[in-house]
Amino acid sequence: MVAPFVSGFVAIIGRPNVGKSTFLNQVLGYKVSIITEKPQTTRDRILGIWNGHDAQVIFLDTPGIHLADKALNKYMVQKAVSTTTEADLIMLMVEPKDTLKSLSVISDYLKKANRNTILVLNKIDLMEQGLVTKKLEELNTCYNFISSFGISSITGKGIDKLMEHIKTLLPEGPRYFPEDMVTDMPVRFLCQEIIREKVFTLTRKEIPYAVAVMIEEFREGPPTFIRGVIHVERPSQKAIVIGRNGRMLKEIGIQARRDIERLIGDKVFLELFVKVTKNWTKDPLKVKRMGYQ
Ligand SMILES: Nc1nc2c(ncn2[C@@H]2O[C@H](COP(=O)(O)OP(=O)(O)OP(=O)(O)O)[C@@H](O)[C@H]2O)c(=O)[nH]1
Ligand SMILES: [Mg+2]
Repeated sequence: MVAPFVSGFVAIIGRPNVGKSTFLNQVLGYKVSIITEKPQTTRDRILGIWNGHDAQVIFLDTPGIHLADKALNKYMVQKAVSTTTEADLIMLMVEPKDTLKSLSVISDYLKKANRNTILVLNKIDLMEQGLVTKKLEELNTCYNFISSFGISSITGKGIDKLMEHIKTLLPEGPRYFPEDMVTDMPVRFLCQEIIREKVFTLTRKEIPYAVAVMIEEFREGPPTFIRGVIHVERPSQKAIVIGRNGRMLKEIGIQARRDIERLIGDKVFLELFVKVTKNWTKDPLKVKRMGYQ
């Protein structure tokens, strides 16, 4: 008998910086979600589609759950939490430094969502083999998980086994998306994210957290013309993002253009501006206007 085709939505949740987006890109073999070494990189729910001959698994990468004070952070946490109730299955991703205490808020959300949930310990490449089982046993008590896995999203270790397991937990169902589709995120959104990734990586301190990127013009080419605006909160931040003699903005542009060209497969003319939108991260209306809605 041929096994039935299965499909479903899998929410990836966890604290910031545990490797949720790295996992998504690794499993898809395609960069859908931006990754940086800084926490709170992902700000929205990012959909990525894994296509197999026997299954379609739709992953929902989410912002890391953290104590949120500003309007932007509240938006991010709310996105992650609401995703838990939209999924067939939840993957709680943790890292070696997670503890029962660091997961207490998230386990409360899991109880409310009340879905099948897998515990996934990421970054096992940083651990001794013996400690992996010990860590999983410790964290397993924070919720009634149906299973637990150790993986490395960088090396790919453990991911095939996890995928096989995920498939056994999904219901029989259709291909929700065409087989050749990896994401439903619009190209403009992906371009904004690439530019934001470069700002996150190239700047320091509070700058990454004060930045939003908006594509104001996108004209197909060749070459494709893209005009992007980098919003910051204060004039002093604008000066830093532009840099001495415009050097910082130029570097952001060079690195972003390279990735965007790879994404769209065309030569790109990228024009970047920096604008001050005073205290936008603290104002729910301004947060919404930046596209976080
Ligand atoms: N050593 C190691 N590092 C990893 C692994 N997975 C991710 N990282 C690193 O962890 C950092 C955070 O990765 P992200 O994928 O951005 O983490 P995230 O959970 O999506 O973070 P937020 O979007 O901020 O919530 C990056 O520097 C990654 O390179 C892993 O398996 N092993
Ligand atoms: Mg992320």
